Amino acid sequence: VPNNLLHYHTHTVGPTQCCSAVVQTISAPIDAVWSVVRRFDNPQAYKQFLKSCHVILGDGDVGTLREVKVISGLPAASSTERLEILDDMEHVISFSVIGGDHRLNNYRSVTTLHGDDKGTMVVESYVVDIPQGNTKEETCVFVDTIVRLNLQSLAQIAQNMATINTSKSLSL
Ligand code: A8S
Repeated sequence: VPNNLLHYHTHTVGPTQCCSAVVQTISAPIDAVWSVVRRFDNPQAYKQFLKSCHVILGDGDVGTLREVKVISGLPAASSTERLEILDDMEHVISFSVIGGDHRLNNYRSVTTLHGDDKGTMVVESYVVDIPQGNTKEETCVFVDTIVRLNLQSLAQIAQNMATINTSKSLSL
């Protein structure tokens, strides 16, 4: 188990909150994956439920605020989010939800990348308030599904980047 994993993915969880984590392996170098994940101003590059993102304060450092708009068909319209951690050395990014028109109050996630000779392992954990009228299980299923789809999309994009780079280095 990578040594920074437990540190970043240990959350304080209240009695009316739920917490979970999703793991995704990607056949691409950690630098390629990180170049996509670190862009707090461009989450829609791989989060397919988002249709737009506007930075409303800051320049990409911790404390930067963004407003994302969600595609139709979800029980949400927008979310205001704050960048909490951006560590280019350790490959850690974290944001919290501070407002918006949706049901995931006090959402906070941490995403860490772990590179090895085969590629990259991504771990994304979160904690969130259980919405009024829902169970802990329903909340986890809903959020796990969004996070899993986001990380599968990230894997596709980073693997395509790695393939293009390999082709270039072979002059194909
Ligand atoms: C992320 C993770 C999540 C985003 C959720 C869980 C969200 O953007 C969507 C639907 C909602 O109901 C809540 O990393 C919210 O973005 C797609 C608007 C926050």
